[in-house]
Amino acid sequence: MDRLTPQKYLSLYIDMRRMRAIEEKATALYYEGRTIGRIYSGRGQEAISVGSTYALAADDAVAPMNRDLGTHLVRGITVREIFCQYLGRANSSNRGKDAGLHISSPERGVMVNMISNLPASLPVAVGIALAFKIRRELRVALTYFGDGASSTGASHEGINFAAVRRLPIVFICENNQWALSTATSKQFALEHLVERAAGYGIPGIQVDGNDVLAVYETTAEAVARARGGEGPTFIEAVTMRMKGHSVTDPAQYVPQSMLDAWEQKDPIRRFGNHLRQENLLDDSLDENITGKISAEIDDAVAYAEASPFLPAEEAVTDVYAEGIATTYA
Ligand SMILES: Cc1ncc(C[n+]2csc(CCOP(=O)(O)OP(=O)(O)O)c2C)c(N)n1
Ligand SMILES: [Mg+2]
Repeated sequence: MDRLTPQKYLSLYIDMRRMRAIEEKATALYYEGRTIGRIYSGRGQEAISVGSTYALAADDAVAPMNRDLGTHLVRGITVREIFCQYLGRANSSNRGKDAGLHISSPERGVMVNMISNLPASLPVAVGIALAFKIRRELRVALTYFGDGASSTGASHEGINFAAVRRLPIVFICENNQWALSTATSKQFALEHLVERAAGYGIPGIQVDGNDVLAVYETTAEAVARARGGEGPTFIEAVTMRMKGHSVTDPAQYVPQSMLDAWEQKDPIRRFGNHLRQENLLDDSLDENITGKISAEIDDAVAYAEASPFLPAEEAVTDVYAEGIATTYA
C-alpha cells in the first residue's frame, strides 16, 4: 500500500474543506432560490468520500452516491462543473435536466451517475468490475451505498454476485445512522452492519468514517486485495449525517444530543488538529486555504450563473422514459 506523503496529507485536508465549502455555498444559493434542485449534504462524511477515493489508481472506476461530492473533486471534476450542475445549466453533466450530484465523467473514472432509485448504481459498478475481470485488466471498481440502501434486494444481489465471481470491487457502506427519517435500529437487527459481509463470504471491515487516514488505509488495502485477484471487500464506514436528508428536511427527528456528540468527532477539525500536531498546518496556512477555496467557489458560481439554460425545445432530448412520473425523496 502506498504511504501518503506530507503533501498528500495536506491535499486530503484541502479536498475535505473544498467539499464542505462547496456544499455550504450551494445550500446558501438554494435558500436564495438560485439553484434548480435540492442539495444532499455530505457534511460529516467528507473523510469517507475523499479518503477512499485517494486510494484509487488513475484508471480505476468509481460510482459515487449523492453525498460523495469529495469523490468528484478528487477525480478532477471542477468546481465550475459542479456549480453548473447545481444551477441546472446547459453545459452541466445533465445539461440542466437534473441538478443533483448526478455527475458522471467516464474519462476521469467517475463511471456511473449516482442513480436515484437506490442502490441501482451498485449493480452497475459490479458490472464494471466484471468487465475488468473478463478483459483481464488490473483495474478496480469502488462503489458507495447507504445503510438504508444496504437493505435492498439489488444491493444483496450485487454484492453476492461480486463475491461469487471474486470481482475486483470495493463496497463502502456509509453508515450515517439514518435512511431519511429511519434510524439504523429500525433498519437492521445486526449489532454492526459489517457483519453482513460474512453472509456474502467476503471480508468485512468496520472503519471510523470520521478518520480520513483510517478510511484511506482501509480502502487502499481493499483495493490492493481486489487488484490482486482476491475479490471484493465490504467496508462499513461509521459516520453521521449532520444535516437533514436534503435541504428541504429540517430533520427534527434527529436528537440534538446525537448531533452534539458527533460534532465533537468532526472529520475536518479532527484531521486539521492532527496536521497541526505534525507541523503541517498553522493558522496562516489555514487562512490561505480558506481564501483560495472561496475564490475558487466565487469564480465557479459566477461562471455558472453566466452559463445558459438549455433551450426549451431540447428539454426532452436524451431523456429515457420521459413521462414516467416517479418522485423520490
Ligand atoms: C428504491 C428507492 N426507494 C426509496 C427511495 C427514497 N429514498 C431516497 S434516499 C432514501 C434513504 C437512503 O438512506 P441511505 O441509503 O442510508 O443513504 P443516505 O441518504 O443516508 O446517504 C430513500 C428511502 C429511493 N430513492 N429509492
Ligand atoms: Mg444513511
